Amino acid sequence: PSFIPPSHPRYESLMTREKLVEGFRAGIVVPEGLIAHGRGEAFDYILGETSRDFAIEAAKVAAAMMLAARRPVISVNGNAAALAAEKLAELSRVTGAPLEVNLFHWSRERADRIKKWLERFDCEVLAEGDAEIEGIEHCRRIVDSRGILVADVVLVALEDGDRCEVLRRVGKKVIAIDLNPLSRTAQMADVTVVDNVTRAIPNIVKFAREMKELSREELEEIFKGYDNGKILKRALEAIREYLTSKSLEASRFQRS
Ligand code: PTJ
Repeated sequence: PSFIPPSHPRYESLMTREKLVEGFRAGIVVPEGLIAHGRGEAFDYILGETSRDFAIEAAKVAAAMMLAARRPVISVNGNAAALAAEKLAELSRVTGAPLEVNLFHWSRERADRIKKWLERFDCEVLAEGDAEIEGIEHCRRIVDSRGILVADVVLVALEDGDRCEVLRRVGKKVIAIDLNPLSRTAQMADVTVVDNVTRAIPNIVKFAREMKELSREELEEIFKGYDNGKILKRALEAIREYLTSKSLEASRFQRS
């Protein structure tokens, strides 16, 4: 692995890349996952690389929904496993939602490798791939009959669009973590946490711990009036404001 000095101004971001590269070398992340991360990084950059207020609000709603669910499941792909395995396992323990390996680029070997990778952190991982979701043609249709197939709430990170739509069509609530507020997943989900999975999962864990003792009624109160469209609008406005302030800085720099 490359040596990255902690004093480097982009230390966090570079270390995150290293985790993906490590996951790639271990056969967890596919090459396409490295490309997908680059897109995520670009959005993270123009969101200020921090959990914004709209992401924190959505994370709280996500935690409440998972705690109130009868059969919540956390869907994990290669990138999410490489970036946040330990925190995903913690979220699983706090909410009682099993992790399920669900892949766009599926193979039996890869699904088993990711299962083992996650199990190092003391959690239940489903990866049977013994059922299918109708209406999806690509490999994300392959699910576990004890997990996504029968779940009422599914948390998905770094998705690729149409599965989210199908999951909603078959009556499931979808919580998405996606740095791109314009993506189809972000737009189709019931709750979108526009944040890096490396920050979003710890935020959801924190809220889940805080709300663990609340009754179902109290939890429902938290997500009752939630409007995902407003959250996405705020994310887009945040990007616009960030770019406006940066363009003003640039024009000042030009004059001096
Ligand atoms: O492991 P597999 O086989 O399931 O494949 C996973 C990838 C990521 C290759 C697959 O799901 C894919 O192609 O995804 P997309 O269509 O590129 O979508 C990924 C979305 O996640 C994009 O909207 C990115 O902006 C976003 N994203 C990338 N990195 C992060 C992210 N969102 C949150 N945190 C990130 N670190």
